[in-house]
Amino acid sequence: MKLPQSPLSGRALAAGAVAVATLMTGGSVAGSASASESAAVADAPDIPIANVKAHLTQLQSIATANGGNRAHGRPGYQASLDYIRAKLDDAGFTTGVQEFTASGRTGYNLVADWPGGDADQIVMSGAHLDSVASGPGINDNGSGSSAVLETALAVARSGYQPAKHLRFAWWGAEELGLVGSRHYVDNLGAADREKISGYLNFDMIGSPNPGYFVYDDDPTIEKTFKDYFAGLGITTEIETEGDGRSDHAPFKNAGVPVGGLFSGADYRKTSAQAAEWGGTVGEPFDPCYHSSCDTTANIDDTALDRNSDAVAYAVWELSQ
Ligand code: DTR
Ligand code: CA
Ligand code: ZN
Ligand code: ZN
Repeated sequence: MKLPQSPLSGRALAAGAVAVATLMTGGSVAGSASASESAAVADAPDIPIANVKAHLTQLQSIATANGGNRAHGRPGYQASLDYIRAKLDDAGFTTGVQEFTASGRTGYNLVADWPGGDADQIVMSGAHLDSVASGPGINDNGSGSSAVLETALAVARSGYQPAKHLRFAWWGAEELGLVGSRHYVDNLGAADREKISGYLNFDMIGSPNPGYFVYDDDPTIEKTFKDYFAGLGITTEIETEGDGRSDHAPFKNAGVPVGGLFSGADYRKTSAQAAEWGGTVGEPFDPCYHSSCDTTANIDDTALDRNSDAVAYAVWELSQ
């Protein structure tokens, strides 16, 4: 089990990473979307669902090999972080690990910067990497973690060099109360917080009985996501129960514009929602929420694919 390199403080992590500038090799993005879906996102690449699911398979294997979970303070979390960090290092990202303590155990945030772009305008995307102790957390939140990872890898493959700086993060101990993301924001300092032009959060985006919810916080970010889904002919709903319930909350409380996507947890799908989105009326969006059955079988591929493509669409659109 590889322990993370010496942890950096929030300031050092933020300052040091963006100071690095390297030339990235180009490359083509594997896989392709349907003609209609790729036409809906002129600049952003299609995110291959096969790649996203391959990350989920890895996270499932990690949980299976580590007591059935990837929870804060447990070996499965560390192994999950090591897996993601290795992919990012290989792709040319500047990565760092930030340590914190929660419930008497050491936790870790993983932060990855894509070299280049305006260091005073940072578009940040994140997902919590920890599961609950009772299961592998593949939808909650392997889905968000894998979509953010594959979007970052698509940036590297395409050699994308946007005007704004791109940063990606995987949070620890969200399930204990947004501990990792709050630690990150609290340690940024006001000047570095102001450099974040937007934070995009992805927590549960592959629910098996999916809804298509968009956070109703920053209007520009919300519109970006709604426009993407409108291009697919999908009507979204605003995410109302999410305030304070995921890692966008510390950023929002610090005045950072936030947004994100959510495919639903333990609430039940209404008949109107099923008429719009399909699926099963009266059943939870995710019947395995916080349960041991939140495995790779607990994913709707279409929702995960659409949401992963929406992540890429927003990152490209908001970083021009
Ligand atoms: N708190 C998240 C799941 C969750 C529940 N409601 C929302 C709304 C928006 C984002 C996430 C959630 C968790 O259990 O990790
Ligand atoms: Ca796709
Ligand atoms: Zn959860
Ligand atoms: Zn979650």
